[in-house]
Amino acid sequence: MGTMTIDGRKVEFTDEKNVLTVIRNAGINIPTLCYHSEVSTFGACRLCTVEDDRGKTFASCSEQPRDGMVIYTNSGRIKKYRKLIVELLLAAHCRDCTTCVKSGECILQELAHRLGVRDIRFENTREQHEIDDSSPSIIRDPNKCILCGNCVRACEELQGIGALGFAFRGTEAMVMPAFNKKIAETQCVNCGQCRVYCPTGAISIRTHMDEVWDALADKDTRVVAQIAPAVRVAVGDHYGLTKGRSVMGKIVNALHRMGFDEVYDTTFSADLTIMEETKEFLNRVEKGENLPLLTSCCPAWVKFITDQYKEYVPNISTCRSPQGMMSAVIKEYFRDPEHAAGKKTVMVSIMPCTAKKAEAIRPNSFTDGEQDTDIVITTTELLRMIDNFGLDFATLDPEACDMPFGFGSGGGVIFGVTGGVTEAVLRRLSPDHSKEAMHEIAECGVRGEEGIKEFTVPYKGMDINVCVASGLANARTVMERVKNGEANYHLIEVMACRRGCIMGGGQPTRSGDRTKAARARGLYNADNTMIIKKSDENPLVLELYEGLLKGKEHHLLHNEFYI
Ligand code: HC1
Ligand code: SF4
Repeated sequence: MGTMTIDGRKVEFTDEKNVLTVIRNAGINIPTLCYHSEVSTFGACRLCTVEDDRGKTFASCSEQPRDGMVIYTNSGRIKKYRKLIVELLLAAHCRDCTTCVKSGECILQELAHRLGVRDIRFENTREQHEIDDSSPSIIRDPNKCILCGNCVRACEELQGIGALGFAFRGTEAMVMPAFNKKIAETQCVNCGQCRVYCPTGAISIRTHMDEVWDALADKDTRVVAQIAPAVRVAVGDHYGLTKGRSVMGKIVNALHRMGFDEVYDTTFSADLTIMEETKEFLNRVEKGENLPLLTSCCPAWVKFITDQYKEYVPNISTCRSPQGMMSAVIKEYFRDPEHAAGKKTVMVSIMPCTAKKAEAIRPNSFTDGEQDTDIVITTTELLRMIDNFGLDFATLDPEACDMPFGFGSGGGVIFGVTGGVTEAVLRRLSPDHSKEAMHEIAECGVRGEEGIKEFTVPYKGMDINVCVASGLANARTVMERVKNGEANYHLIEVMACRRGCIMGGGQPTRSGDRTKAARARGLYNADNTMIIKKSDENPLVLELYEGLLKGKEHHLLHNEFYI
């Protein structure tokens, strides 16, 4: 606790970890390229440099707040210094800004504009490097890298993967996988967190928008969309609407206008997942086999286990993810010539996640030799498509999804936030659907943004030990505890991205701490408005079991994971 003077005004601080945070809390949006509160401080970009009353300059991200400090954030000297930093970065940067996939979202571009960089006095002498497009999920363009190290720290510290690192020194310095391997040859799990933290276009989403436009233009093709839970709470603020509020109805309208023939909700197949996964869980508990059950809906987590904890592959639930179940069911529905009506079906999945692109082409995402999900686009690509089409999104009226796969329960909606899958399982296990019962489940320890949550719930005379983790570095901690016999869980839910899919690698990136909380709140609010909270009370799901799924449950809803 103390007081400092910032630009002539007294500002109190408490436990802020650095001067930068105190300055930002005081309402001055000091620029940074390499600072993120969730990863370690690197202090490399120097853009957050400020000056004190003795003329000493220092990077505010790396300085602890002290009582009595006097700081100037925008002196003439500091302004010149910041502008020069950006000019030098741009000098060594590929400047195809107008065609760059990150245009409009690039922090370097924004800073050049904000700091008034109008010309670049230096020549780019940096050697040009090959673009790495080996990953199904991300593209790495070393020519746009500014060496901020954000991707390296995100991959190492949040995900515990360490697929990227610094190589060489001085002007030769580069970020790359060890031994300059292609990213697809590393243990990269396709989570896209490096892309979320990258301020420029050096790591971007591998986009598939053109494939969707082509399908929409083909008259002989039925284009079907499914929309993941977390997408609906990450679109509105791009169009000036309330941060985190679900705009599902507007998204459905936008897709219909773009020409999608049918639009479905992945919350429907999230309910199917709950039905199957709960059955599988109880079966394993009864037999005492392959426990803890590891959830299988997050493809980055599944790859993490199959790459790094092979001995636990049998513990992974055999359930396909909601994306996989939805596509398999829809493709099966249109295998019936009466439903197909002479058209080919293209299944487009709209996800907050870059790893879903990899999941769609995994060998076990095929049914009867046909790929279930044809194209995966991320929320970020959806925004580009809406903008490209010229829709005035904010004014669109909400529309309902189509039938018969257009409705999910509240349990399906909360899948997009960490703990949501487990909460939906607990709802399924509860014989009671009263408000009190739902409230008791919500309060059992399953909610909250902590990276590792552990709790025990009673079920028919036994204690079920549950662990919910988000962020693969946290998942590694959990798996090490399991491996060393230090923990005895029955169920482990993991989402590779911290806080769950709401913060997935394909979501729009200009998000601060408020966005994270708002997106989680948005999904819980959407759940609050649902009459049906339990997956087993979704009438469409029950109907499906009596009809199309009869005798085909395993064929369409399950698979095996391979080592
Ligand atoms: Fe997710 Fe899932 S919750 S994995 O985060 O199980 O991507 O939103 O669609 O499949 O439903 C993502 C989100 C999503 C699946 C569901
Ligand atoms: Fe690391 Fe994920 Fe990026 Fe792969 S996609 S390099 S695992 S952060």
